[in-house]
Amino acid sequence: MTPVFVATWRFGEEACTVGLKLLTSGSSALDAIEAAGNAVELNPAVDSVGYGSLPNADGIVELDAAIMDGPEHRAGAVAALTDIRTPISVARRIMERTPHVMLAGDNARRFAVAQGFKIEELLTDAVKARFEAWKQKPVAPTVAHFGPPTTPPKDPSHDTIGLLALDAQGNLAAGCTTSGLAYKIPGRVGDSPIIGSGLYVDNAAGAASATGNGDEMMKACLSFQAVAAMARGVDPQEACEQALAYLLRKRPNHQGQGAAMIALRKDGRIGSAATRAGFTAPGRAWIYARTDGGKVIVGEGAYVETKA
Ligand code: SD4
Repeated sequence: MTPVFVATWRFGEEACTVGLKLLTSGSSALDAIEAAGNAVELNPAVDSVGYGSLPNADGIVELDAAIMDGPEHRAGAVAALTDIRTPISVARRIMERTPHVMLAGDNARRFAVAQGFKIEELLTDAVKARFEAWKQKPVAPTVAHFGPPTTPPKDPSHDTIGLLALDAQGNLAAGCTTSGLAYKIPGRVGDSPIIGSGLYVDNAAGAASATGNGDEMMKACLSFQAVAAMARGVDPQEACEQALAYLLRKRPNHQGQGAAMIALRKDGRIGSAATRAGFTAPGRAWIYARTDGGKVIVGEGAYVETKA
């Protein structure tokens, strides 16, 4: 089976490159997901994932992450984790070494330390300066691609990395890692670590992940919906569009708040879509990355039209 890797956003290119290399040398989808997630988490140029990401309203970086393994239908997740640069690996450790799915906050940190993860600074000087500027004139928690289409993003601040992999054995895995909404209320947890919302895998059908305004998206369990649709035989593109259309139907007054999805079917076919409103700010579009044979391709995904 030809391996496939799909990731959200332009910086998903790095994740796909790392994932593809591992998958083509025989790694499992699960290992490829973790390594690709770690690459982005440790890259300080990405200001919304792991090290170097934007903090909460107290200036503290709180990370959400999850991982799901197709063959055993296992999942692990971590919420509001501080001081650890690789939260997706903590999520995997929770999955593999505890009977639980999710640990949160200080006790998640305690678990990570007991597992040998290092306490490290998450803020970079660049992000500290942006936080100080935000404190002078605090605005509500924001996501770069949110807001009216005509407003250029002032402080581009958010994009979760969603990761999907299909390995040569035909197994699926998914991951999600993020610092959540920039300048969020301390303790706020988004959709990313919620199984069925930020990500979902059914090894017999497909995998999906979502990014955007988690406070909206988690009301619609987007990833579970997309995978359930694929299990019913729906094409992955259509599965993404149906899940987003459901969200838009349920929350008709919140269409400007941006949600996007990627999906990967068991046979390697992929889909991707975003809600139109909220993703059309100048310089912003719904961009995702995917592999195609031995290449990594970055491009714009489809949009689900919203009716005002
Ligand atoms: C959250 N869904 O915490 C994340 C943010 C995100 O692109 O994905 N932004 O709500």
